[in-house]
Amino acid sequence: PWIWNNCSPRLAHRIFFQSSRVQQRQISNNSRIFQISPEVRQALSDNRPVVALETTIYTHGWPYPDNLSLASDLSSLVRKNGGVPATIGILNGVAHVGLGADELDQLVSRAKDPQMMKISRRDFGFALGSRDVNGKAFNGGTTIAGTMVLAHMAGIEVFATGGLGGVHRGAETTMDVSADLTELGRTPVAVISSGCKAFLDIPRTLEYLETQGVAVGTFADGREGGVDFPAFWTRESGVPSPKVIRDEQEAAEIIHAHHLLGLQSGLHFANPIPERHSLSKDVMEAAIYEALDHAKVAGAIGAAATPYILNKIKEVTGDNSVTANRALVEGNVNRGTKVAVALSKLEA
Ligand code: PSU
Ligand code: MN
Repeated sequence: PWIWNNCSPRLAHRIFFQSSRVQQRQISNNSRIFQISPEVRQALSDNRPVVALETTIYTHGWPYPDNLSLASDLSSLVRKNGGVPATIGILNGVAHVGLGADELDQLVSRAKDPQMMKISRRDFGFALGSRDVNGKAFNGGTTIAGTMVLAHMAGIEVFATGGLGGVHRGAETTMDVSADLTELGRTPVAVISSGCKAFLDIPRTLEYLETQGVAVGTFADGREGGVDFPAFWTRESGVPSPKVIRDEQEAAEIIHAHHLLGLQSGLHFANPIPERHSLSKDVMEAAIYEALDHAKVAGAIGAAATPYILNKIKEVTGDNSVTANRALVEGNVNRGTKVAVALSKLEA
């Protein structure tokens, strides 16, 4: 601050923007419990576009070996669009940014293991610093929140995935609000997803994101005027998106401006499910009611709630929802990579 008094506005401007840039691009060193793969580290230091991918969808959402084929599929999509994938998760007590094919197999083949952890911010110390009753290190899929934490440590700015956690219905009594939302409030990573599943309370989720200072927009995808914040399976939710984004280039420019100011909060860009894959709202509503009923009876609360409800919905809706789910994640990864490519050009 002392420096502002004695230098021209132009110089002050340069110093301010450069210092926020340095702060934002810091890449952590590898350690006993944190490893960035050589490929991802190299790409980051060359300022090539890197896209983070989470692993809770593989460890808690999809069965083996479908989860493995989805994982390798998503990595290939990132490469096809000119990016470098960084799949993030915890294997044998080490947090990895950039899991290799073998490591991914080791992690996601244990999807049924009851010891498998679902890792948000609160869980890192336990997962990396402690052992199970047999003295073995933990494995875990990182949620959006957990993946954002590690991505940011690695210096990754863009992260593509399926669906965002949110404020649960009835949160006014349970206080069940996903740690994804608070993480978006404190970590400057841009997340591209298809919005929130409609078993969540979408209006309250958007209110909460606003309170947390999270930039929220939805891709127009050819539509004119205002658009809804999407509800994962469906393009419409009945809830207007706070902002509309024209295309990937505009998304990158928004992220770039956000970073130049040195803001420490995150961004969420919703990408609606491709039209031909979207499911009927009525069918989904019915499935959601059934799933929520089951969750209540089973007493699935806390971290167990979301995976339980998602699996129940999958049971009720069957193959349709699985195909749609795959299509939407793929769409988000394509789009996310294009955003990362555009952003790396702006930062060059
Ligand atoms: N919503 C989905 N699919 C998912 C998840 C959410 O449609 O796979 C996963 C993501 O990893 C997300 C996490 O970060 O669930 C949120 O869990 P919770 O609601 O317990 O915070
Ligand atoms: Mn929760």
